[in-house]
Amino acid sequence: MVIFRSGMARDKIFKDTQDFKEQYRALCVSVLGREFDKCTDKERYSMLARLIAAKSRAIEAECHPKEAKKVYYFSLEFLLGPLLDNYLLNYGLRDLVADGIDEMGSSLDTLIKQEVDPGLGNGGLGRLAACFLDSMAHEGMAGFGNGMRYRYGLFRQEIEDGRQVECTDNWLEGGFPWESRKDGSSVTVRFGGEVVRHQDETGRFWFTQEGGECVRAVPYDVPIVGYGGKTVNKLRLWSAEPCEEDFDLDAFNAGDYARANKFRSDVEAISTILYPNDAGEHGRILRLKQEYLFVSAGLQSILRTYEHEHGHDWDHFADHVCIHTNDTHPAMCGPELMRLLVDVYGLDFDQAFKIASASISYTNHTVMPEALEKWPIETFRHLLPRLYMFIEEVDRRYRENLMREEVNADLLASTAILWDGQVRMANLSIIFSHSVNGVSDLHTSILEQTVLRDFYRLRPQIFNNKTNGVCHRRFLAQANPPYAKLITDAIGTRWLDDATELERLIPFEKDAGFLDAMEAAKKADKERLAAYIEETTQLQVDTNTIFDVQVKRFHAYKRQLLNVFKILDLYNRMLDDPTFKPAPTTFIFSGKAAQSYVLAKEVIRLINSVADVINNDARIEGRLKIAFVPNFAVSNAQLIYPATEISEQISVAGAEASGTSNMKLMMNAALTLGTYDGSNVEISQLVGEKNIKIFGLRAQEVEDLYASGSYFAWNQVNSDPGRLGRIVSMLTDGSLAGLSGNFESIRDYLMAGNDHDLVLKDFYSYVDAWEELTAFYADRHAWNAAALHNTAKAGFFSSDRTIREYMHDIWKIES
Ligand code: HBZ
Repeated sequence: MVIFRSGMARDKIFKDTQDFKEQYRALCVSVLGREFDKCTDKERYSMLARLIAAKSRAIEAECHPKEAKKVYYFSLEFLLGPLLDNYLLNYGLRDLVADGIDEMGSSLDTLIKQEVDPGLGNGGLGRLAACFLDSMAHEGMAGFGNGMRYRYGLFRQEIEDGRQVECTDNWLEGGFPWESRKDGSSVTVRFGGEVVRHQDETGRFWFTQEGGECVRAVPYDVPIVGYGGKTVNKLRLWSAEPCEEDFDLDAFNAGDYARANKFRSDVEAISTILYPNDAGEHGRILRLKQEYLFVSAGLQSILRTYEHEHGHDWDHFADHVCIHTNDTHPAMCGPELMRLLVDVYGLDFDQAFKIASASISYTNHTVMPEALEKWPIETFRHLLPRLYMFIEEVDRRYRENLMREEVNADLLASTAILWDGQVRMANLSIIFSHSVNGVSDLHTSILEQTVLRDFYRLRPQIFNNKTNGVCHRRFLAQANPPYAKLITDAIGTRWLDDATELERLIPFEKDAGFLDAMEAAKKADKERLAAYIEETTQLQVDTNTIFDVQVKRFHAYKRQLLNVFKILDLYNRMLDDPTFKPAPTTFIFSGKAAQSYVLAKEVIRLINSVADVINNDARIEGRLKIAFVPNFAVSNAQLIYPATEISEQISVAGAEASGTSNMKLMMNAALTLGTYDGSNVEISQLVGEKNIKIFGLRAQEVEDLYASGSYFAWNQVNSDPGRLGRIVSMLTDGSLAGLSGNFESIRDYLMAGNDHDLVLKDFYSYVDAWEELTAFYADRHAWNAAALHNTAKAGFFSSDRTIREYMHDIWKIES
């Protein structure tokens, strides 16, 4: 498939297929000491990745002029997904390389399958960061990622007796051919110890932090290739290693290897695991160490580069450098930048604060109060004594300023950094930032009106919205070859560069031939997914049924439970009334639940238990089927999105900051069945109400209902014992217990917890909406036209657009 434009950098990489083969063969021999023919597929993949990575590093070295403004995107997660196919697409090298490998007796597809997903993120937040890296390189800007190199990913999910089982995700086992270790750029990070005050004879004084634990932060750089291949940026990932000075040689010499090595393992633990995005994980010291390590190491490295390029021209630092913090995990950037400027470079406090706040900006990704990070002051001060001094002083001055104006005094309790014995990371982030943004229109207005209301009252000018986007090249062009080809045949290749070009598909909504071809492409995508489902779960699904998909992390507010309730309702009604025939549908779920999130794990078990009952009940003649795809990751997401026809986006309104699978799915011609939440609101405004199905309470209604205190879950259940009441009973009456038991805890969450996420409240509106939407499916041309309209309007949701807005409004960089 031709999926690149002319004038790309590929000609500079390989002259032709012959040249590629020669270089590839030579690399196998020089690195492995073996001919290509004697290498395993894994080795062949690895050598190909190394070859492309080396070419990329050469481009990276010279693609930005020295004076280019640099953006450093600080994120504890970058959910990259497999890179090989994506980079070949971005370089326009896919055909050349595929031909070469064919001639060498193998196939590119075989090698692409060898790549494992890097275990560097949880979900939406981490994937957003990866899309942003792609788009920053596409826009040609100098935008660099700064993160952690975790030895183990979150976990590999397996399903046993319906339950999620967590297995080690040893993603680095076979090496990561894209990275290169940069020993020469290592820096030192110190934890604990004490702060010592020094003074010279002139009265000048300064502080040092001494003793404690010394960690060597070693960077590994991964090239980030922009579409067109002209810009290659880098993602810098930090790994923690012991400092030699702290190695206990005496213990080692005395034969006490355990003691000598204990230090090593304590230090290495810092970059060993990726924490789950679960409230239960708050307060872990190791997490605080991770946060500080990547912040301090990243900033030290930035300051070195700055000094090298601009000397000590600190007044212009913010004209050359932007530091963007992805949620509160890098919140220590502010005080740490001050600490380095004051303690290492000799600036004064006020100047350092000015520089920090002029260069730092912050994105919030959640309104859930339990997800807002806080640390006990004592823990914090003990681990980071010198950093804490800066926080305390900034907080003291902040309070002093606030108290000067009496009207503001009552804002102290909500906006101060230190409160109630805790360091509040969101407040720390905001006080040090010149820009605070939410990730959808609705989310930003909720931040302004409720969660961060008092900050908004004080400094409305720093608040702004940046609706999320996704990389349409990966999630449409690369993930969905049959559909991408159809699009390119219709409107040319410019949509790869500029996603708004997709609007040019609108006239094809009336083209019966195009709509038939679209249907054929969707069918091919469904066949591909069906084969994957059979391979991974042994379940056969019928590609003539509707593919109805909910794929995302498991969380109560995302309401996978509502989806299961709908399926149970359809099932019960079919059994009761043989004339009731819902549209034949395959319900596909995928996603992980955090290890310690009991309710979310029970919902996974419930889905698999309901699947066990329904999939094996001959009475419904295969009309409904449920598939749970284990171990959701970027790689299998790329198989699921293209095959989807109904995109389930059913969070309780006001809870989902944005959502991004909604965008990936609409691009791939799925119709959204969703609440008026997060970016669903903007999708709905763009595609128009004919082309989306919205149901349920609006965010304001949800808030009012909570506030009124008049909602009682029991009333919902008692008022309809035949449908809702029956489903709730099924949780505990043994009907679903065949696989691994009943579901008391889910029943308690609903009834004793008074249906916190309004599953029972939105139930009827949801089931009705699903029935209306699936009835519409019967009109194939009308459906396909609506599906095409979703793709045509998806250009707005390209992360290229989002990044251009960040550039223009926050980072002040012109394209
Ligand atoms: O960020 C998600 C939001 O829930 C989603 O609505 C939004 O689209 C997406 C991108 O803006 N948030 C997360 O994914 N959050 C995390 O993954 C997370 C990770 C570590 C934490 C807390 C949250 O400690």
